[in-house]
Formats: sequence, C-alpha cells, structure tokens
Amino acid sequence: MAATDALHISFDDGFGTIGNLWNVDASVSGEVTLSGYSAMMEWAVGREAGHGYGTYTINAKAEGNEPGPAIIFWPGDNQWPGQEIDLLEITPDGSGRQYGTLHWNEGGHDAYEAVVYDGVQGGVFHDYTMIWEAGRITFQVDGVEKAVFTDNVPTDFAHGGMNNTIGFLNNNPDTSITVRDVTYTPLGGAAPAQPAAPAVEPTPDIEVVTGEEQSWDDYAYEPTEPQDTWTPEPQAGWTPEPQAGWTPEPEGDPRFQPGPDGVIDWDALAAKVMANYEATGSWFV
Ligand SMILES: [Ca+2]
Repeated sequence: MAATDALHISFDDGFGTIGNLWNVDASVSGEVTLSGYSAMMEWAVGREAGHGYGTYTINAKAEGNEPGPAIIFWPGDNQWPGQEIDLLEITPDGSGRQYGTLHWNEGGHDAYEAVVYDGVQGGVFHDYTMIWEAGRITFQVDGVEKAVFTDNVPTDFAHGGMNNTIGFLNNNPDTSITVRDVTYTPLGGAAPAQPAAPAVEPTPDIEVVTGEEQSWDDYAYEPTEPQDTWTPEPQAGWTPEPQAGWTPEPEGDPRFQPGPDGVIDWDALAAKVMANYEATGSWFV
C-alpha cells in the first residue's frame, strides 16, 4: 500500500503494515498487548516509509505508573536523534500521568517539547489521536485537545520532508500497553470505514515542559531478563519481510539503552531473532 493511502488495522486478522514485531502477545483476537520488553512498528526503511500529514487514531490502554508503554511515530529513515513523535508515554515521577512529545534533531542532539495530559486516566482504553499538518501537530485524547505543537513541526515526505512509521513499545516489567485499533486518514483524504470522531473541545491547563528544564534520567531500566516465551506463529495478514529484525536505532535514545547490567541489547536480540528465523522459519528469541 502507498504511504498516502488510508489505513485501518483492527488486529482481527494480523498486524497489517505494523510488521516489525518483537515479543508481542496476539493471543486475543482483535487486539495486541505489549508487556515486559516488547515492540511493534511499521518498517522504518526510508524517508517515504510510514505515513505523512493526516489523522492518526489509536485505541489503546496503558497500564502502570512508570515509563514503559508508548505510542510512537518513529522517523521513516530510522535515524535518531530525529523526527520522533510520541503520542503516549507515562511520566517518570510516579504520578501515572500521560504525556506526549515532539522530538527533533538539533545540531546532532535530541531536542524535544513535551506536554503532560491532564485528566487522562490510565488503565482504561482511550482514543489517542494525532493530527499532523503543515506547521502544526495536534494531540487529542477521546476527541479532546491535549497538546498543540507549532514549532519544529516536521514536513512530510510528500512535501519534501520525511514520513513517520506507526509503532508501539513497552520496556518495563511493571507496565503494559494493549492496542485494539489503528486508523490513518491522509490529510484531505477519505477515511477508512469508521464511525465519526467525536467533536473537538478545547481544553485548558496544558502543561508545557521543554527539554532544557527537565531530566528524564529515570528512564533507566531495571536489569530484568527479557521474557522469552513468545513464539509467534505466522498469521493471516502477517508477512514479515526478511530484513534486519527490530531496527530502531538504539544509540542515544534513552528508552533503547541497556540497563545497568547491559541486559537489554536490542541489536543482539534482533540478530538472535533473525538467526532463529533464518534457521527455523519462525520468529522468536
Ligand atoms: Ca480491534
């Protein structure tokens, strides 16, 4: 499918375009759950990979009061620091609050603007929406505006910039994220068959935090052994491509760093998954 097409993934019969998987529980039809250390993403293989301007809505539930679960839009070219947009993460302060972040590459260093969402309850399903248009990114939760970015907004591939790929991540044994539905409607395009989105209402009390003012050192992980019980069977609609396994660039991004014991080595895990796939035809660690 072209990056400009509308997209709807229900998880009723596979993972659609979100085929770069590690440790994802798909045992319940119609949803996927990422717990412990797990990830799934569209293949970030170039600037045109993924999608551009438009409306993205993810129906998901994040569990836990620590950083771990995430809805991420990863740079199409898989370079970091770079054009990463996070629609859902949990703050490191133990409050269980959710927030969104726009990252960009500022002279080779990660820079970002983060906005904490007020009044969004964890542990229940919400519709998380990103509206990406020229010069403006809007985040909504259940149709209510939670954040607006107008600085450092990336340009999509169709307009000379780069697209982002849709992904989900969990990297904490005490958190999880369950995703039930993903839709993407290109800007000005026709939506996939969906009920209408609720009306947008402005929300006060948006708290803005900039990268210079806040330390996110608490992202460091407990050195827990990754779970190794997932042995996915190929499913209808899931056609993994024989590329490098889990490909996000681990260097620099604190969420991909190893714990104190260096246990979480994503490169090694990806290599192991690939070796197993090549030897057996099955994806497992
Ligand atoms: Ca579903």
